[in-house]
Amino acid sequence: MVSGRSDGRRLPTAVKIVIAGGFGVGKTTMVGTVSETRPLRTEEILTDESIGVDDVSGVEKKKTTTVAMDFGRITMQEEYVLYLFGTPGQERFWFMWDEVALGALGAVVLADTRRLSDCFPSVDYFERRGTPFVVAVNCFEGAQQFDLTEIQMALNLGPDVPVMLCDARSLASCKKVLIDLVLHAMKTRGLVPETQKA
Ligand SMILES: Nc1nc2c(ncn2[C@@H]2O[C@H](COP(=O)(O)OP(=O)(O)O)[C@@H](O)[C@H]2O)c(=O)[nH]1
Ligand SMILES: [Mg+2]
Repeated sequence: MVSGRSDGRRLPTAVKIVIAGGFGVGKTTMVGTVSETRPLRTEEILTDESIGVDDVSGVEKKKTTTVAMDFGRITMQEEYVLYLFGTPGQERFWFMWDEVALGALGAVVLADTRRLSDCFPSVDYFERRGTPFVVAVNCFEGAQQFDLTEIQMALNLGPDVPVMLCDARSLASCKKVLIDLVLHAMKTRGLVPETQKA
């Protein structure tokens, strides 16, 4: 969907964004919070089958898991439509990531400071692919608060990777994350807005 690169490097009006991160970090919540359509969810009840497979430590209240992906849509500035694809977090679904990430403008890597290392695979993945991404730290109650530069260092991120706090349940917070991501991705990819056409 990022076809704007070939026609004068403009930001296309339909933009694909990936929402990634570890299990239970708030991906489904974020897509549901911002989506103006009823989000497509592929949640299944966590069953005994997943014991020892899905790590629910820290998110013991979690009762469901995403088995394919989340999908939602949000219109920005009445002009841009962001299509959000939430990846399933568990390792056994990684084979789907290439499909989900194909053509994406950028990605939000959600992080939980209680289980920060869970977002390493997502960070690695987007670094290797050269997909611009931001790290959004979802603020769960009771989670230790870290300085953003500490998180940047702990994740070994380059200085140009934006790191921010968010609340996946808040529309304003999620919108800010998405706007920051789009601006970061546009800068990285050298895109200009559609409205700045020559
Ligand atoms: N306290 C708090 N809980 C959250 C937040 N975001 C998500 N949750 C809860 O954390 C659990 C896991 O979220 P979910 O969106 O299913 O995670 P996913 O596995 O990444 O899709 C759910 O029970 C959510 O209600 C948040 O910002 N704060
Ligand atoms: Mg989910």
